[in-house]
Amino acid sequence: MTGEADKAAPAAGLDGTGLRIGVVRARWNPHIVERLAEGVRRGLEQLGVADTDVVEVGVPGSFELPMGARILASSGQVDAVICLGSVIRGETTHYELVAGESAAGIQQVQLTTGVPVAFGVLTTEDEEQALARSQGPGGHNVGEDSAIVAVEMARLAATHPPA
Ligand code: DLZ
Repeated sequence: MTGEADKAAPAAGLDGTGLRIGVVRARWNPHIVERLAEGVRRGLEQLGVADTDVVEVGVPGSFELPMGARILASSGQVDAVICLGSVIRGETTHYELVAGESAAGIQQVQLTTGVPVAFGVLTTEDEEQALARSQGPGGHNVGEDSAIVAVEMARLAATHPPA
């Protein structure tokens, strides 16, 4: 059976050398978002993306991730963007709004700008689930998945530019 982590398994020969990647980080649940950011760093490094080709910015919360992504995507300075956040249902009264608008906004940014944006936002019932999806080396980390997604989609957009 295919596990969650396998779904973002890198396409054969995926190479991020020379790609410039933007990372937008929400400041809510910072301990979780830091774990996701570590996963992104690990994933990008494994794919050959240089540290110096990664630009990272912060936004207040996951609701602001689409705006942060749009700022980076329209700067002309990145080939793909990764959004990182954590929305925990049990701790968020308007969970549906924050999580839903974040996801919808991120999709809108990538479709309107033509710059791929990876959805590295954990939307979970509780903190335990968020910790489980942001593990260290060898464990499942959605940040690491997002690094793979960003590189694969940046390559796709480069070879088949969106109209
Ligand atoms: C307001 C809020 C709440 C209650 N919960 C979260 C959360 O779990 N994760 C997150 O990233 N952001 C949360 N926010 C903040 C909103 O995303 C946003 O920053 C504020 O509503 C201000 O626009």
